[in-house]
Amino acid sequence: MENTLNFELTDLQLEIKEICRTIGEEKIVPVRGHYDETGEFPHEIVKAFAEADLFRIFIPEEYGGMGGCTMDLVVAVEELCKYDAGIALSLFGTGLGTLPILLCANEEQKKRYLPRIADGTLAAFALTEANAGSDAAGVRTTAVKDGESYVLNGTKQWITNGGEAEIYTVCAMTDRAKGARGASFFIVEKGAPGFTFGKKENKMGIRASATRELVFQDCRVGKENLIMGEGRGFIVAMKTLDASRPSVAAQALGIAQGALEVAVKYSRERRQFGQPICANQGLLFLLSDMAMKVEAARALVYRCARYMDSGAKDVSKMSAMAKCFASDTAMSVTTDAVQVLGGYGYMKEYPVEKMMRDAKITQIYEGTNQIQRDVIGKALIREASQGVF
Ligand code: COS
Repeated sequence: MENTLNFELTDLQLEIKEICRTIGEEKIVPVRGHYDETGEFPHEIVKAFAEADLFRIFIPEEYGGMGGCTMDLVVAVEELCKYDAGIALSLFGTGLGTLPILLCANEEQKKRYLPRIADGTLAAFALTEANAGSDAAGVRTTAVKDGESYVLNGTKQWITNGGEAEIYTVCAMTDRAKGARGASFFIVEKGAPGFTFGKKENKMGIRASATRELVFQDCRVGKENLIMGEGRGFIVAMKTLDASRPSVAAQALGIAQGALEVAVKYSRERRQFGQPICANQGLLFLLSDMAMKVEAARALVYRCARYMDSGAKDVSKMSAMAKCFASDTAMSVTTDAVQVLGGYGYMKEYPVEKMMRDAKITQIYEGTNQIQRDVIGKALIREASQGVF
């Protein structure tokens, strides 16, 4: 199904979209049910992403990438998530894990890690812990300086690409007494002594994505792997989340678009009372509402991505708005898509029940939508106090 507007995508973005469509239709659709059922990690599709140069999208050219443009990544993520939001997460979960390096690392760290990621090495972002979710400053993992290295102890929870990634950006407390100002970020590689993997989660949706515990037991990391300096970890985390939320927004947008397409197609084919069900105004109006929400979400997500690409610094509010609106849209549109398909929608032979399960996480991770509204609200009040409006 074509959009009525192409939203002024560049030639490169149209090309990225086409590559992702081909991978989606040819490689993802035939196996997505299997990965959803088994929760296995889709290694061969990740290989296809790498062969199609998709890991280069979020890396600047000087480090072997294609430019590092947010809008390019948004286009790729949206298109892939039309087919499977869990499989696609291996790609932009790597984007999330890479952001602390991209945004805050020194030149030597960038040269050491970014070219590997551009070639398709998976990365992961490790902030969350059992008691540090929305309260990101509640991290208990510690990093104690010992000579030329830091010794990490603690457990990270629900880490996307956990166990599959080679490169991890990890938040640990170098001074717990200082709260948010005592957090620091480290780059830790798989295989580092004292770094192992714990429980693999059994999830409601995005089941093809690996979500796993990271366990650090006297894990020694060279001081050259500290990002930005001691005590700067909370800033690294916040900058990272500001920059990555448009990807979650794009994921939600892709899920919603995918569900809308299935619902519209089905409504033309399914006949009841001697006519296609789309001939019933009640159902047509439902489809119209779904389509309006998807287009409105797309407009906001693209606007946000372009705003970020303009070099704007005050991206928190826009990024939170895009993530929040697109994920609420995905939940609502996928639920309505199941309704359009009725009993068939509830069955696993159609993909909409899976899309509904996949949509739910977009309202929760990378900051719940309550946190997003908190960020948006506080920014609004700050702007008003500064006389912005
Ligand atoms: N960019 C840069 N710096 C930021 C920032 C941002 N977007 N937001 C806050 N900061 C800075 C503040 O300026 C402050 O710095 P100083 O200590 O130097 O003054 C510091 O960070 C603490 O800020 P604040 O007091 O606002 O932090 P809060 O504890 O109130 O937390 C929220 C703010 C709730 C927004 C934050 O904890 C958050 O985003 N939580 C959700 C985390 C999340 O998304 N978890 C999901 C798992 S990660 S996939």
